[in-house]
Amino acid sequence: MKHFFTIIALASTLILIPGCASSRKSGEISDSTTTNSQEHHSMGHGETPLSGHSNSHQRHSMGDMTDEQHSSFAQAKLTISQNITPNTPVPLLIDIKDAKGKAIANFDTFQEKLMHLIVVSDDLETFSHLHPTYKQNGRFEVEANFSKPGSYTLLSDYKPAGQSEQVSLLNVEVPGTRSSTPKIDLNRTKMFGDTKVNLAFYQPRLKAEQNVTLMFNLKEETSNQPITDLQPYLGEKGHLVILKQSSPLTAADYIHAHALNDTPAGQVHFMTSFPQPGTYKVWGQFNRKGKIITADFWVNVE
Ligand SMILES: [Cu+2]
Repeated sequence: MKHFFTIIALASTLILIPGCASSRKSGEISDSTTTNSQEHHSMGHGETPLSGHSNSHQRHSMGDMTDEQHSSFAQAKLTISQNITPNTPVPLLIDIKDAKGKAIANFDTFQEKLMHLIVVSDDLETFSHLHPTYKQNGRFEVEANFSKPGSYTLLSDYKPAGQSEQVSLLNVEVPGTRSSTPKIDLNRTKMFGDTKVNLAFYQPRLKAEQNVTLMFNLKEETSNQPITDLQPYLGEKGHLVILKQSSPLTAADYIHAHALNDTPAGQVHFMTSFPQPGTYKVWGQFNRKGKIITADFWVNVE
């Protein structure tokens, strides 16, 4: 595996789900093998087409699709044109094509970008949220940094023009000796730079398939006072990415929640629901005067 001039494409398989109500339970994807040079289809994971801002907190994952969104899908193809060495930025090319393999050329902006790319190691220890640059003819480009050897999943989130949001999963292997998986830390208060972040839940217990509110409380380390320099990040008070610990990860394990408005100073709340019981990792992202803080926590859901 020294010469890693490879085209890897992996995405979850298309499934047809009759309606929203049943889709969360049946949301498991018969996921594909992780062979290289293989193409799969991605699922749309569109937002529920409600009007106005009232749904800005809506969890949008696969469970929220409507019928017509099921029929639209696309596929992603990843090209990495050099060896991957841990901690060395590597250029990634992501080509978005329709079901027939024809390049999709036009995309809609959502949350201020044409593509949101989440890169996680499969043990969910490392996380990055990138915004690839659109080149042309369906091609996006970005530099990624893989910090340690192991398997990584890339979730590329995009919106072909006039269609629903799509999530395509791609896999990357970084060669080398893997470190052992660290213990799952269920601490609710952690330091991120000079920001002390506490995660609390509005509901006394976290149960699958129920609405839950995650409340991030951000304080200055030195004064222990609520922070006052919070600015919008991608047009909102904060963003929350959630992944269920699974092997392999599928689009059904991915949730992206939006912040609720009107929360007290230094607090950012998200309403979402976890599709299944299990262990999840959540990454809250906040903008303190131009500096993005990523606050990650492990969460158990009954
Ligand atoms: Cu993004």
